Amino acid sequence: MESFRSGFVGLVGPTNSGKSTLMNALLGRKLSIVSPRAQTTYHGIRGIQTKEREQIIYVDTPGFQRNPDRIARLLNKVADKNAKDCDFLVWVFDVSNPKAFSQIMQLKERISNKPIEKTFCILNKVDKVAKGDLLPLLQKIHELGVFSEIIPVSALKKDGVDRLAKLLSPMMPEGMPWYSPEDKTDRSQDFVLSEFIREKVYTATRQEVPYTVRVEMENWPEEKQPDRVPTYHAIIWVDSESRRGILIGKQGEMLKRIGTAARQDIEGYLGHQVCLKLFVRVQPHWRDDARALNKYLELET
Ligand SMILES: Nc1nc2c(ncn2[C@@H]2O[C@H](COP(=O)(O)OP(=O)(O)OP(=O)(O)O)[C@@H](O)[C@H]2O)c(=O)[nH]1
Ligand SMILES: [Mg+2]
Repeated sequence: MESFRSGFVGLVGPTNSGKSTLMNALLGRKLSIVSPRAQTTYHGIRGIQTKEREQIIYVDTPGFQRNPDRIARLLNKVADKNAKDCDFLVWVFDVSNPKAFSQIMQLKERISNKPIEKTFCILNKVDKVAKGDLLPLLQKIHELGVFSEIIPVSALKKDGVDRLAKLLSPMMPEGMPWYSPEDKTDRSQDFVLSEFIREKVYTATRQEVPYTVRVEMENWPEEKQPDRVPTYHAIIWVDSESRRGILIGKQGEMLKRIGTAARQDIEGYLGHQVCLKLFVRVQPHWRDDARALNKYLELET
């Protein structure tokens, strides 16, 4: 009998390099949230792809940050924790960032923790750079000898993503699938829905507002009525009244914009229409409470 392959592939790298975009491109659907800001992903999230003779579990992680503040230090921990048990690591760098090579050097020790044959280097966002600029960088990275493949891709335009998937397949260990074929993620539906809402807060608001937000789905006992569009309630927690005001906006227009955009993603994910109700509540200083933060980031205290 032909063998089955199954393994965990960790997507790791500096913040904003496109790890979550790449995970969604590999899966062919939106699961992990994406934004132009640093520090978008807060939690490890697994995207499961099952084929006839293979199951790959992609593990998205928070990005590493240089000179981390308190929260970034915790996010670095979350990334390490999620990468630790992966069979294979895909390091993702943004080639349009002039610091890409120094980021690789900075992370070299972490990269070398895995044997070279279990480590790829993805040079993402190639759509933003001239081909000629890529070659010297490729050469320099090659000379480091810490990656078994260096693969230029554009996760956004889905260039090179199929090639990456093809190169990953034979790298997976032989073994039974870890999840049943209908499983798409390890996360609950509530988690995914709350993240879609958080993404819209990130893209709709500015400065520090996104970083002070936590989203929770509310369990609202509601009689299931087969011909009714299901309603989901979510609470957006912020840490001050003024930020609550910003999120609601003039005559509620900001919250409405966030709600409409989130609803569209949720409908795409669930495959049916939904009604989404958002509430903004204040919980002062929740991010200064070490226990609350550790609990939110699923880190042991
Ligand atoms: N031009 C271009 N932009 C990209 C590409 N991949 C990702 N981006 C953009 O880069 C930004 C960051 O993408 P994310 O996928 O959120 O990055 P991340 O590495 O998951 O970031 P963190 O979760 O904060 O660590 C977003 O604005 C993406 O649209 C790409 O191939 N080309
Ligand atoms: Mg991310």
